[in-house]
Amino acid sequence: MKALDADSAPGWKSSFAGNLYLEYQPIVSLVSQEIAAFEVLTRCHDPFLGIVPPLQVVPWIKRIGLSGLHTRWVLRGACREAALWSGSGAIVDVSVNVSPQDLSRPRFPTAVIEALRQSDLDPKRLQLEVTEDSMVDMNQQTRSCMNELRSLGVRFAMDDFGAGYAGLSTLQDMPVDTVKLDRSLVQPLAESSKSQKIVDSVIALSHDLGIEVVGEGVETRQQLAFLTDAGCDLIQGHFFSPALGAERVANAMTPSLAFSTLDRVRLAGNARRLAFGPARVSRVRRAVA
Ligand SMILES: [Ca+2]
Repeated sequence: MKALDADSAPGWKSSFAGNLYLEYQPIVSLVSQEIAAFEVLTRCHDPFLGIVPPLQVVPWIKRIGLSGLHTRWVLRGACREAALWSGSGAIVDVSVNVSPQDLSRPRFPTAVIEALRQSDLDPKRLQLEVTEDSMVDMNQQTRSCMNELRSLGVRFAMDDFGAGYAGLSTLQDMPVDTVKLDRSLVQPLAESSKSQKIVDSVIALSHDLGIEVVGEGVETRQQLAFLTDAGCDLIQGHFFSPALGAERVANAMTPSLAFSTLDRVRLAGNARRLAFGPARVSRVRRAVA
């Protein structure tokens, strides 16, 4: 993919931007046992420092003032890649992280529409992830931006739910289609009854509201088992796959052997229970629309 073009920026910023590249982490449906989407993540390989720790990359981009340029670059790259996946016959969505600052830029909806138009990607296949804590302080302009894009078919996810201070009522108030359970709720699931109760409640309420639930940071079979039994719709995490380079995405479309026979039996039971749930219905509607 074309490197981020920061020609107008001073030399060192331009060379930093040139070291950025995108990776794609699978989000797997616990209903179909297939990859339903990929979350796009920005990585940086500095020729002197090596791979920059992923959690530092986006803060660096913000600090040097390239946020807006970076978001437009990610949107264009993500939509272009997702359109290529369709060529292999797969209906797999793409999920892009955006900030409240992105949503408050007057030209942001135009940038999204341009990225969709240039790649000829169906807007229903693009999801934008906004963190839970930034949704709490959302202003009217941000909300209007979300509503404008949702009217075109673009979906929104509340990211990292459980990491901040948003309560369950936030789910009711926000125009979102998906909630992503933060890893801090998922990781202690095997031993913490408190986490189990919270996760159970979030999944039940989300389903009542017609919102899909993704469990993030799933690393163990115990976490997968709990989320499956609780009726979670999708999972993301190293248990299934780390983020992959674009060249490895096509091979990942075939479900790996990460799920054992036991997992598959459990997942089959989960699929039966969810078969006519609101989240399943919304996915089926999108797939056939
Ligand atoms: Ca995210």
